[in-house]
Amino acid sequence: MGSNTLQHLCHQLPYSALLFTRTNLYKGLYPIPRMKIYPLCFTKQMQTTTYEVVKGSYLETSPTKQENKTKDTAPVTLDTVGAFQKLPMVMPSVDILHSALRKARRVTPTKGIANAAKREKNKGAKHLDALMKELTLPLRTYKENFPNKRLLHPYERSLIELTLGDGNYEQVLGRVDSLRKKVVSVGKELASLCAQSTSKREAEERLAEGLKRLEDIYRSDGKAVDELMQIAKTLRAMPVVDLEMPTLCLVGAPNVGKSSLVRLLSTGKPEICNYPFTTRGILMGHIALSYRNFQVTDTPGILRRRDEDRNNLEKLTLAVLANLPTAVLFVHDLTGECGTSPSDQFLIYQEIKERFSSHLWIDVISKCDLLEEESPILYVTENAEDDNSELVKYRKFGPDGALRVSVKSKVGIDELKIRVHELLASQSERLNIQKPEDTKEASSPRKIFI
Ligand SMILES: Nc1nc2c(ncn2[C@@H]2O[C@H](COP(=O)(O)OP(=O)(O)O)[C@@H](O)[C@H]2O)c(=O)[nH]1
Ligand SMILES: [Mg+2]
Repeated sequence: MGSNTLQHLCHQLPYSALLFTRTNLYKGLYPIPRMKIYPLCFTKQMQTTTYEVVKGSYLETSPTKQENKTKDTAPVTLDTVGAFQKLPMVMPSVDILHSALRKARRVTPTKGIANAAKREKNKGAKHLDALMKELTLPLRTYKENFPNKRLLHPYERSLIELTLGDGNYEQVLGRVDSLRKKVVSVGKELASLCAQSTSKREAEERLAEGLKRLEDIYRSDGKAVDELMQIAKTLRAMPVVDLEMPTLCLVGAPNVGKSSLVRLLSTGKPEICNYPFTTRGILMGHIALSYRNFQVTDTPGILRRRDEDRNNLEKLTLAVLANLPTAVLFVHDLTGECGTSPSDQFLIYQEIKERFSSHLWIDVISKCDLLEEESPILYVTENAEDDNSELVKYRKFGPDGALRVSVKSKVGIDELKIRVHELLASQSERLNIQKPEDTKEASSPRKIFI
């Protein structure tokens, strides 16, 4: 099934009108003054990869290094929230240029130079030097304040790649820095040339030429600054979730009933998260349970195909599962109503289950009101006589221990809520065990983007 089919299926959703609206979720972001951050662990990669936060960046640590760190060093203090939210405001390149030209014009020659030629040379060199500095100052701020992608949390890294394309973030930052370097070196050269003029006239000409040269460079290479401005805008508008909050993640093929279940399980109305790489919104709700708050989130449907063929929406699902502290609620639709045959769902299920085998997990058979009916839709591609007994069993009952539910008739919903609560309590315990003993009560939430 191609990505067009997925898009098509997505647009058939009754909630699609709602899903297209933009969310204000990220506005709920708040700074946590002098918050302590500790080495973090994540399930699946959690077991294999650990991170520590240094100056707001996530650094991968080897197990040995990790052990030593937790023993020997105090937690690093971090006074910020998610990296994208901290991105500096980037000015359009023409605004930087006009402002720099204006400010540089105010430069006056050093006092006390009586000779007109010397005064002009002095003024011209200072003018060019000031322009060079004004043009490069903002660029230096961007270089310092846009985080190195390698040092971001792996989830933020995935989002940058999915949103901007592989390598684009680094490339644009690199071009902005090349522009800065070019303006510095050419600006210095021009200022020194002007200072060496032999007459007032020559100094005036060299100043005029110099100003034009710097302006030309900025106008032609300033596109990189404008691209960076777009990148910052896009990343800042990314939905925000809590990185450390145990999260129930609904996974399954498109149209199997994930969003319907998120609405039902959420305490309160779920928010719609919009990602720049899709017009489809993703639901994010909360479950309040014994004074604790958990997240519950939809994921875009996964199709049966190779990783290389997966679209960004599917990759987003995989990134959520790999990098956030998620427990899985896998939704199976055996009625055939969703458009993905049960056999294909079985294969998707097997793949995801194998990939994320260490995740806590619940299986749910959705739309059981339809299964109760006499003859559920049978796919022509489905062979009832299939000698794969596992598949035959799956088509009838789903995976072992799966719970049958219906959002329509409410069958199984109370039982599902109980199981979800148990699952989240276990997930919470698991995360607590993975944190070093002395950090547990200090774990205030850190907001991050999904
Ligand atoms: N009959 C029936 N239809 C359902 C049930 N749950 C969801 N649906 C329908 O299945 C379709 C897809 O549901 P949705 O929650 O958007 O699926 P998602 O794509 O997995 O998020 C919608 O038309 C829902 O109304 C159910 O329990 N019974
Ligand atoms: Mg949905």
